[in-house]
Amino acid sequence: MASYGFNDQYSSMASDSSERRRVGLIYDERMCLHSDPNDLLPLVKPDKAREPHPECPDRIRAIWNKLHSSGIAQRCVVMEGKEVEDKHIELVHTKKHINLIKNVSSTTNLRREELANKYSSIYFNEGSTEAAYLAAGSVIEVAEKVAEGELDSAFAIVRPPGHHAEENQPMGFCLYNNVAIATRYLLDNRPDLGIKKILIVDWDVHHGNGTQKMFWKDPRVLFFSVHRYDSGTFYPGGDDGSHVMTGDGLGKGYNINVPWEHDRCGDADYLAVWDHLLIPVAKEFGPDIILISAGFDAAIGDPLGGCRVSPYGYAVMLNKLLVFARGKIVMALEGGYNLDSIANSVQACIEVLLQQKPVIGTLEAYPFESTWRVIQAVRKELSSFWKTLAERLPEKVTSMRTPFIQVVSSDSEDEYDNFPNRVSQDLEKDIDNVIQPFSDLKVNDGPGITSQASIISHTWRAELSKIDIWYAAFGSNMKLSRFLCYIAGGQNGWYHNVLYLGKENGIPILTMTCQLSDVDYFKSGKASMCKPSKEYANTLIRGLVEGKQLTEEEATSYIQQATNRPL
Ligand code: X5A
Ligand code: ZN
Repeated sequence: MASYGFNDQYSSMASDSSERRRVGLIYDERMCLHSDPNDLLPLVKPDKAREPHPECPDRIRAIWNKLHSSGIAQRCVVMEGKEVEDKHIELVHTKKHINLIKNVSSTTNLRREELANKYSSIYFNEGSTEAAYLAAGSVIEVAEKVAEGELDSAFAIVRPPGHHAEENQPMGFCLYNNVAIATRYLLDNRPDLGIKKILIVDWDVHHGNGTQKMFWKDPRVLFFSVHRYDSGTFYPGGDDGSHVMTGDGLGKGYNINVPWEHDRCGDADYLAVWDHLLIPVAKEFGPDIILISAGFDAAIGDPLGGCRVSPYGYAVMLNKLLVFARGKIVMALEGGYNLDSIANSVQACIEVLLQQKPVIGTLEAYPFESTWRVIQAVRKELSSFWKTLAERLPEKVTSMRTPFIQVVSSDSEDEYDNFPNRVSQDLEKDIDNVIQPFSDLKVNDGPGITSQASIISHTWRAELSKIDIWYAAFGSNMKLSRFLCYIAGGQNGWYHNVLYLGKENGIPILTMTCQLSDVDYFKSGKASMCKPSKEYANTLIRGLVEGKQLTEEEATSYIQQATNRPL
């Protein structure tokens, strides 16, 4: 498979790499005091147990612990949190909103619940006020240090997040708009620091509606948000996140939205947006400092995002920004709800800020066709404001794309009923492209459990890791006796216990299952390829029998044989 490659390693390495970059890291355990009071209910009434709230204290603890156990935190300048002053919050929020957040922790549980219910996706508890003041104050603290030059760059591990919070309302787990407050602080309160133009990059999977509104007419701030939009159905919903929302008055052209049409966007899609939108515009804008609304809910494994950015992808995205503003970058945590994904992604970013090793590697995937459509639409919409966007993109670039095939959930089997008839000629061609790599797989000629076998198994896995969609005759929809699609990767993770069931119509049939946490280990090739568990083998057998594909005897023998086949 060819790669949508890039080769920018060393592009932003400090000229003297022995020179240590000063990277600030700010964290305060008191930000863990804010949590959903409903998460305590199971203790009181076990029958009322529900899913814990995703925006939980363990998010920042997981990041903090990971940075310490890996030794990365020890290489940073660690700072304690600081509370924001009301006069600075007032730069972007109304007095009424400040009063709400200021008083919410000293009222009764009942009143807090009533208040929270007035807003979209908001909870309050006794710790909310303090956490909100610390989150905003901590972002100001590091932003000031970076602007002054005392730090080269910084990461604020804060919660609650901020980018959905609007002038007069909390929203989407956000109380104060941390990044917006710090931005206005630098521009309005610290003219002495010489920060006149600020680029805000919002890579949280959700649109930064609050930040967009706060700088709607402000040409000093270029707000760039890439987010899932799904025709306006993805949170926060409506058309605020549309690409036609470009700002107003003097600020027209200084608001750039890149709205994904669907889920499953990954490294290749984000990097295409970087290469063909963000980076050229940033060059033309010439920011004095960059603030990143760094949500990690577009990461692989996030329960809310449905996207597929890897820690490596975040590292490359960040590395490409490091050439601007003499590397003055302030990152502030926004969303991100898979504890492992956020810890690994933040770690990858801080390694980039520390610049102790180059960011190297290639991408083994192409952007979706829809990604090119979105990029072209944004370029067209903004071409009169940014001359770099008026140029045509070469076709040889935009023709490199990954086919998009609609995923139908495997437990809603009814939706499959007409599927084979809906396979268009185009789709068939796409399917061929996806399956093509299998023709190189050496799956059946391994000489058993030898080192050769492990090389083959490794190669096989490396091949598998490039593929989005696998087709199988018997997937989790084994009851249907048709050719059905079986999806791997993305939100549901890579499957483990990969089992090759032989070929059907020349197509390799695979079954697989795994825990998300096994992904890295699995992809490293260290895990040995193994038979499925007895239970899973029995599930396969039952499916084949109940689906009237084979008799019980035949199915058992088929699966037994397959599980014993060397890979
Ligand atoms: C900061 C952030 C998400 C809100 C989702 C509400 N908020 N359904 O990621
Ligand atoms: Zn988010």
